[in-house]
Amino acid sequence: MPRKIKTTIVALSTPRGVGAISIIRLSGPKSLELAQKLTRNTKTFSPNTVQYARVWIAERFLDEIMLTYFRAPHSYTGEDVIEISCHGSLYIVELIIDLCVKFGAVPAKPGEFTQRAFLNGKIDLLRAESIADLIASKTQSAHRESSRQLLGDGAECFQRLKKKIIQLISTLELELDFSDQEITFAPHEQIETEIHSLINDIYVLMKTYSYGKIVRTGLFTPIVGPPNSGKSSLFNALLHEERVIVSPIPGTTRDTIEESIQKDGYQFRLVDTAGLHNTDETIESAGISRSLKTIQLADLLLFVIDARACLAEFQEIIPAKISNMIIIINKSDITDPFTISKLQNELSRYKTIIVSAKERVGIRELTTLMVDYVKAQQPSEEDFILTQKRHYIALKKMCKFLKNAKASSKRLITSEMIVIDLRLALSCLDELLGKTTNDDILNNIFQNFCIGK
Ligand SMILES: Nc1nc2c(ncn2[C@@H]2O[C@H](COP(=O)(O)OP(=O)(O)O)[C@@H](O)[C@H]2O)c(=O)[nH]1
Ligand SMILES: [Mg+2]
Repeated sequence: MPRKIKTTIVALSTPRGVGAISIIRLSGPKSLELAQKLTRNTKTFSPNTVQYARVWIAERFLDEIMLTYFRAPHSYTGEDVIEISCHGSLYIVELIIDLCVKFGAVPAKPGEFTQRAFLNGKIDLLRAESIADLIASKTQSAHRESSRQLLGDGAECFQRLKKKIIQLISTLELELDFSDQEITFAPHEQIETEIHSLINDIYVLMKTYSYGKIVRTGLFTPIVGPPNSGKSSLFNALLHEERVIVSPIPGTTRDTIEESIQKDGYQFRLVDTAGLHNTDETIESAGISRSLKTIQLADLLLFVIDARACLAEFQEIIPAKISNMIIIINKSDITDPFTISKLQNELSRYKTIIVSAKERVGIRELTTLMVDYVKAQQPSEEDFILTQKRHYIALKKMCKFLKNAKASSKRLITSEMIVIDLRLALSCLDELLGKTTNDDILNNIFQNFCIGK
């Protein structure tokens, strides 16, 4: 049942700043009345049309506006909505919002328009979340995954799981109804197999999350390696601009600096780090320990070495986890080819590339290698990709209950016990879909929206 909302909210829905136009949005039962007050009742507004009007503040003319009226329930929020396109001056915007508040509107909280759309049954929770992602999407890949969720792929995928659990529950409950007559509708082995396949389906889905996460937030890509190997130079070469201090003194980069680049529709969050080596100096060692931490969090690691170095010099600091690492053999411009190929042979178990950060040689090949790495992580085209941590956690919880149900089924424990766990699994899905999601979770979701959406 939609909750009855009595307040009318107002917010600027375009970015704050000077522009050709700004759009202020009102939603709630008093929207139309407020629009009339703003224009001093000189107009009647008909729904779904854009109308010209003037806004007055006391007796003073403020601005010429274009006003659109969406009558409930045919609006984004499901309530009466008024959109005011005024001139993009912060002064005008603030005065119009102040007037609306004076006439009885309240300033909207972040995501409140979308939250109302959800509470009024206009969109489900998955769509609401995908709208936030769509707004935040900076790359083609992020846009693609949020669009799929917006268009309902996620809901469809979770509904399929739900249907399977409900089917299992009905079979088992039917059996319970006839338990005195000892009728079995499905042998326990069959139930067990079905639960098993359900768990597998969820695992497949959960596996897509690591890709979904990097698509949504960009690949966390620290540049690490020994001091003076050319990490900051490589960072600059990748950014195509001089942004960090490049110096011949080892240990200049004591902090971590992050910048993003985009390549082939993917975002890489490059992080320049302090050199990895042993030191007694406090500030520098703080930087090094931060570097070690960033290594653990890396989605993709760029390990830079000086082509003139021998393996023994850096062997100890090469991270153990190598599946997501590219070793960059740098300074090829000042190293003879024989030394380089010897080093490359010694590193044959790693993915390597020869570059000169200083002369910008091999940089394009490196970015291609980075993109290839992401593409290799991409699940198949048809798979729905999990991008939200909330969904991942709900599915993980669900798996725990399904595993309990499977164990009960294996040990031939009564159907009642199996049903209890299946129902708990079902409740995780309902929470995910927003059917039973509590207010704290909802508030948390909508808080991450911007004001005015
Ligand atoms: N010749 C040459 N020098 C380089 C190259 N990359 C970095 N350097 C030099 O090596 C020194 C250390 O570079 P920097 O990027 O600060 O190394 P970091 O300590 O790993 O960040 C600087 O003098 C750079 O100019 C390269 O590809 N070729
Ligand atoms: Mg540096």
